[in-house]
Amino acid sequence: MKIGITCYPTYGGSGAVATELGIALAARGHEVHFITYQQPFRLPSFLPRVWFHEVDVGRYPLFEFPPYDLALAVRMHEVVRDHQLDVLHCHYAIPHATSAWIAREMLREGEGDVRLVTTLHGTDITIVGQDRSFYTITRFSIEKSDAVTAVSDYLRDETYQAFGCVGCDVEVIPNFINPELYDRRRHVFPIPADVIMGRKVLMHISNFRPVKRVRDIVRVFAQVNAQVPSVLVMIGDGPDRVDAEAEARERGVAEHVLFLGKIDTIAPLLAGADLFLLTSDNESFGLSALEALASGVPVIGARAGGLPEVVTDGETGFLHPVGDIDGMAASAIALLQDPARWASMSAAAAADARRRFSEDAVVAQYEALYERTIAAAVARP
Ligand code: GMT
Repeated sequence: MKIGITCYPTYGGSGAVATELGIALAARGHEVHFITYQQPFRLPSFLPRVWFHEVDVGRYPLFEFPPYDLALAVRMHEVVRDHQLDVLHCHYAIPHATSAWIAREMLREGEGDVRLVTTLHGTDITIVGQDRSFYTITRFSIEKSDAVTAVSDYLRDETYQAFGCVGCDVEVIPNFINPELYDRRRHVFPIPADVIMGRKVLMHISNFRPVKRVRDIVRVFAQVNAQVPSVLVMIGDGPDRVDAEAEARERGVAEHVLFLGKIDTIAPLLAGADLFLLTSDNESFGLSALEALASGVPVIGARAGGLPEVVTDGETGFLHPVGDIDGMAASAIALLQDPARWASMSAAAAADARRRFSEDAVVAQYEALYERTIAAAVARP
């Protein structure tokens, strides 16, 4: 098949999933065309059967807000027409699915046809899509897609509840990991031993947006650090990083917290972690938590959104109500002080991630969906 993929190319779970999916599809013999405003961060510069088409928004003094959605639609139309794509797969509903619909409407007689697949990732449904400014266009874009997927049962149910969309059937296809990449035995932890000094390593990876509650991460760590010699490694960047830094100073643990900023390749870092913290208000899935589990790192987090579908409470980590700092810290301390329990939970985490979220099985689900969607269009009178 010839598949176009559009996603947010910068840091974030939806861009990571879209890129890993494209790479895996190309490895299985499909032709994959990324259509985005920047090379996706997890995409190597060259891979067989993979193209990257940059969307150029241009500049014009009249445009206080340059119309990216339209430039994207134009580029999508060109790529569909010139490469005869079978499928345009949009990750994150707006504006991607909307631009894809415009691109398809632009196709003239003889220029080809294309099926539209939309994957919902999270805030496109739970926050942005329900904003009054975007609600109806989000619903429209979902309804105009030939197939819609959500990354968790939670997000599918939220979609039905928020949009009650007509004629759309949301299929759950979860996020996935490459089992070989997230094998902690394969990596050398890149942080020097004289920095870690034998202490336990707690880790958090995110885009530091308010939904992540990064102050809670530092608060949990401060309690752990008071009982267990430990270091907190914070990976990523975003608007609330300064708050997390301030919290670390206020709690007196700043010297034990490393802010590493944005890092593309996280598997070697996860391979050296003892615990992963994810305290978000809401998380439709929690890809970083899955990557941690696959690396044998138990997750301590908030019981919210789709995270309980990823972390099995008591078996691969511990979940507590959002904001329950004491509960999360108590679970973390207990686990770190019980090496046998930690080892069995680490093994359970790695095994469960491979059993339920392995790349091969999940990518096959997407392939089957594309094939069904194409077949349904051919069968249509
Ligand atoms: O929806 C977002 O806010 C952005 C998106 C991203 O690009 O990171 O995150 C969502 O998609 C990820 C990949 O499917 C999920 O793992 C995240 O849980 C989800 N974020 C939220 O629901 C807050």
